[in-house]
Amino acid sequence: MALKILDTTLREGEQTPGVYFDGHIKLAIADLLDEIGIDIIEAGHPVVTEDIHEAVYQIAHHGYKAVIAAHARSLRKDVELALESGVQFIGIFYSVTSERLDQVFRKDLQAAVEQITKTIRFAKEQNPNILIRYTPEDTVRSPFANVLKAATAAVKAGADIISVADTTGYMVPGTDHNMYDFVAKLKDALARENLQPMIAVHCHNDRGLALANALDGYRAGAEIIDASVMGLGERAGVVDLAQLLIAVKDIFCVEKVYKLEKLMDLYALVSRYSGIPVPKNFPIVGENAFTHCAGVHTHAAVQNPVHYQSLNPALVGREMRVALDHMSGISSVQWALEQLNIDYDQTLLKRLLARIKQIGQKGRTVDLNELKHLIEWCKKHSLN
Ligand code: HCA
Ligand code: CU
Repeated sequence: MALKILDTTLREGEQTPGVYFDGHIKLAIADLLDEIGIDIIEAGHPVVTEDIHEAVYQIAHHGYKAVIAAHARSLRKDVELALESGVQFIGIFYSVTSERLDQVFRKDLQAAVEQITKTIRFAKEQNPNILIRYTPEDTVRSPFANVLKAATAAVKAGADIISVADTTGYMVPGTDHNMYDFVAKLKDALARENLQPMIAVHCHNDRGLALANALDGYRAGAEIIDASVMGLGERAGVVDLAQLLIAVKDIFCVEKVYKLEKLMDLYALVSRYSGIPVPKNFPIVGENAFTHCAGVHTHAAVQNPVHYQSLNPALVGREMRVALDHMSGISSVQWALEQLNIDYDQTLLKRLLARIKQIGQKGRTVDLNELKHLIEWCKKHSLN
């Protein structure tokens, strides 16, 4: 099934506390996203600051293959600024939960729907080719009737995409509040009105289920999935881009070929300029993602990595590795010596393993450079 991936590192990602990407860094990030083949780049919310406005403008005029999107509240001034930035896609959000209508907007549903449709109509009048996404923020906790009413009116007013936002990471696959059922129900209800907008899913990771929920929505017919590098975003963030790309390639066999070998560069860049390190055990891009440690594992993995890997590191241009520490076995040391092209006998192997285990118990690994020194030590040290 067709799928478009929307990266929101530059919009939602910048809503991570303390994260700000300078304009030229935003361009560098957009360059890599575009090279990878990301379909839609959400570049920012122009009304937030003049610098963001400028960055959205520059990204929109850079000639990327990706569709460039801006974020906007359902207000004329937000949409005007987005249009002025030259984007091809505007994401307009407006919550229709009862609480938000009563306590924040102080509007009834009808008045809210009028404001949403007025804004969408205005955008389409100014630029009939602009793609409009309407998001009833906190979609999945809103009364379904409100969502349906707002979405129906939005599509009739010209919205091309309705996004189902799990703004608080509330959904859980397989329970009575799951993304699959929600997307299926919304698509059905809209189809009964003869409306077939594209459905997007925007899943937050508060319960660590963002990716599972997004894939659940995709199975139910969502055609756009939002993600960001490292899942950066409000609170626990959103779907991680690398995990999503691997899932769609590996599990759902989406035909479009994304240049996954560029992911490591992208993560290094975003990590550096967000000041947020990529955790070592992060899937796919983390330092340890393809490193085997315990002797039992390395023994099997060096013969055939498939014993302990269901993902091929070559997918992202990486290689299987073996760590040397107190967990190591003879195969681990053999692997390391072969990496260094060093001849060995059983005595050297055993001596090295004993030393590596001692060092490992101090809570660190021995890298290949240190191993060279250790080899010298063990060759000469006859008492050990
Ligand atoms: C926000 C909330 C949002 C909006 C998503 C969207 C969410 O930060 O404005 O406009 O599609 O999670 O609901 O990110
Ligand atoms: Cu969000």
